[in-house]
Amino acid sequence: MLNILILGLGQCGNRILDAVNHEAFGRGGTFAKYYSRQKFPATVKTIAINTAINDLKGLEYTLAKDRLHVPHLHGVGANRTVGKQVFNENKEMILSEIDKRGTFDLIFIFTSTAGGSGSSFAPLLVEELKKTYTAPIICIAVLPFREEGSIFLQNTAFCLRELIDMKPGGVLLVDNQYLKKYAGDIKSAYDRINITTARRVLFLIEALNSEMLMVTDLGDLKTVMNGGVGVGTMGFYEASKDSNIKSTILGSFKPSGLLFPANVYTDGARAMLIIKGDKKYLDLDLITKTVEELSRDVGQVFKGVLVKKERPKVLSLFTLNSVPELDKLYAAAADAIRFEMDKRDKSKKQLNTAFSHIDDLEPIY
Ligand SMILES: Nc1nc2c(ncn2[C@@H]2O[C@H](COP(=O)(O)OP(=O)(O)OP(=O)(O)O)[C@@H](O)[C@H]2O)c(=O)[nH]1
Ligand SMILES: [Mg+2]
Repeated sequence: MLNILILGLGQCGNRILDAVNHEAFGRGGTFAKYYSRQKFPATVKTIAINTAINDLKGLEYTLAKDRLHVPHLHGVGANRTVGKQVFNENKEMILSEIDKRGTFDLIFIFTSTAGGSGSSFAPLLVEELKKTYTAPIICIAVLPFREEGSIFLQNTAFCLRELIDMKPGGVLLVDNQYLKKYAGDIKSAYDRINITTARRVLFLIEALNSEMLMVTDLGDLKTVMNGGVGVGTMGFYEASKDSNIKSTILGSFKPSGLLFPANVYTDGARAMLIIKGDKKYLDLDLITKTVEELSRDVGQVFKGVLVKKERPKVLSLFTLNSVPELDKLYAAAADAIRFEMDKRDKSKKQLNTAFSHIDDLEPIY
């Protein structure tokens, strides 16, 4: 049995973690959490960490013992400098809470890159965890809607750079902007993105923890996540009535299945494909041939096949050699920083001009 730790940081990370816990309670309706027990496909420990007590209170499926409040007002207001300070002041408490959960074979960290708490805690937490644990740490980093404002863009740019510098096992991107298509309103889009991400992570955990017909394992996952620039995307596809296993595999890395946009044929560095389904659909020769074809473009492709009495589903993980979408995001972040600096300079000058009117005057009473 694999021992897995999942940490959800800040509001976004907390909510994706809550979606994981929701899935673990089964889809038995609103009351499932009161009468059933969490069932994970491995030994999974979860902790939601946040500076804002209200965000923690808002969680529905995360047990009280799995909520860790790091006291600081009502969050750090998207300020990463404050966030880092709060983390450092509470580091021992956070690490000791994690330590109580035992040892781990694999660690996931969920966070948004754009807010203050999660995005500042994540790189520092990776640094600290690496001192104690040898388990690979996979960060699931959520990028903002691009119109959310200049501070969120700046935070994303610096958070991602720091995260990659800390060399976790890997960073998988989830792009709110790209996934906006899921729903018309933000709340529904968040819910869909969170549950989709949660299910994919649980799918991966289930596969790594199962006996497979064709085997891929934690070692392969480490190798895949270590590929390219250490940043990647996740794809998924569930077979329809008339898809064969080849079209199901290919479907998993079509744009509609990815959580972050990428052309995996031109930019993919390494990949892992996990194929799950009823034996009658699993043509092993066709699977091998399809994977070989993909390997011509993407250097190394690991495959795992899991037999389960259900319609075939494929999860694909890719690390990337180049990430054009991030280039655009960093250019936009740089523009946003310059624009803010300019504005601040102008306002300062304007204020100084205003003050200058009374330079040689004193109040008269
Ligand atoms: N996918 C998804 N994104 C979310 C969710 N909640 C917030 N976000 C995104 O997360 C970013 C804001 O970060 P938060 O996680 O709210 O910030 P925080 O870490 O709590 O930090 P502070 O509130 O500043 O202390 C924005 O880009 C939001 O669009 C969610 O439930 N799902
Ligand atoms: Mg918050």
